Amino acid sequence: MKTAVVTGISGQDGAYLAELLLGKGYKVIGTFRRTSSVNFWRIEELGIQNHPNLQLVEYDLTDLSSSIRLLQTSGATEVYNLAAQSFVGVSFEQPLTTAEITGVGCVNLLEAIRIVNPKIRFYQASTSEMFGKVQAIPQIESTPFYPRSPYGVAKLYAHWMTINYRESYGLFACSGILFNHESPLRGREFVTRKITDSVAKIKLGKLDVLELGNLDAKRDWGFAKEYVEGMWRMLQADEPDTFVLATNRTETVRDFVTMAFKAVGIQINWSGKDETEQGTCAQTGKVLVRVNPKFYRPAEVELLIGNPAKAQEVLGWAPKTTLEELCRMMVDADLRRNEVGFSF
Ligand code: NDP
Ligand code: GDR
Repeated sequence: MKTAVVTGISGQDGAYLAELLLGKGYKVIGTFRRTSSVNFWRIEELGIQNHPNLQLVEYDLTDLSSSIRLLQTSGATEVYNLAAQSFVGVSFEQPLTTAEITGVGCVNLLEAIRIVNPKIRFYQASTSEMFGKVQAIPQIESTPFYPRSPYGVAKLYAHWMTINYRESYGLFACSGILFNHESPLRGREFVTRKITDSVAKIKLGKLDVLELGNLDAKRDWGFAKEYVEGMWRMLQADEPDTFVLATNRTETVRDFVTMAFKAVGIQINWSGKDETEQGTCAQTGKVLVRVNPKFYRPAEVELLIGNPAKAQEVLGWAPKTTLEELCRMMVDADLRRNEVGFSF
């Protein structure tokens, strides 16, 4: 039986990846942080929390000794580093914590691999945020980086350290440059889930208005469950490498709002501009969406669109779910949850 370590099992991708690996017969060591109230709602929702081959281990990515012990005791042959301070907005408020977790944390694992067992295969969760102020459209593996947030800068450091350890020490270290991927398990601080959860609440009469920041930002949104399959494929390849996973389609935040309301039968009419922009219900004339500048970021990533051709050719990976299907899946899940008072 193969053993894999998945850091960040309490997050969206960690939960889906654990589900995938357990389904493939792996023993999965999933790491979580000690907090006063640990929350495993995602693995509970997937129904894998009591799987006999899943072991949950307390671990902090910023602690090198903890990383070494994790690899010494687990006997893992694959390590997926998904743990991070992953919210871009918060990284402007907590740049140093973000650097320690999201940047240096990756090197703790790379060092632990070098010390404990250099044959361990390693996946680093890199991001399209590294492209930031984009230098080419669409973005591919060789597009120059220009990060626009402390999170993007920290991830870029981890990305290059992963490549550096591959080239310096021959580690099988892969970097997946993943574009935004969403699901019903997405955290509610991220824009798609904030939208689908709010639309469900508005539909059910539990919320009046959805407040958002920059409606013009364009993102390449895919389905998280398909992206974790790409991570696994990277570690099964003949050679370690860097791959973009994306859909090659981009839409604005505004488009996603319109799509989410459409999924509950509400048509939105847009009026105004920038801070005065609002979305009203075509049927009732009621304001349902408003811009609140408190959600603006000090520096914004305006446009992301990735071409996953290399992943398609080398790994046989391609996205399948359309944005409309993904949006509907998320709205339906949030309607179900809000009907019974689900709060995560
Ligand atoms: P989440 O924010 O949902 O999950 C992040 C996980 O990291 C959580 O389990 C969190 O634990 C854990 N974590 C945070 N800090 C530490 C720490 N110091 N030590 C150990 N664990 C820690 O992110 P996603 O699942 O969405 O993303 C997974 C990875 O992929 C992240 O690295 C993210 O930056 C990256 N990424 C995500 C993309 C996306 O669109 N989802 C796109 C590209 C990259 P806790 O529950 O305790 O907070
Ligand atoms: P992002 O995702 O920053 O791309 O990072 P997020 O969903 O937070 O923002 C996407 C875009 O929407 C705009 N926006 C808002 N965002 C949030 N969160 N809340 C709002 O109210 C709001 N209004 C408008 C943002 O300004 C932005 O332009 C995600 C994370 O998962 C990262 O970890 C990952 O690396 C990248 O995706 C790829």
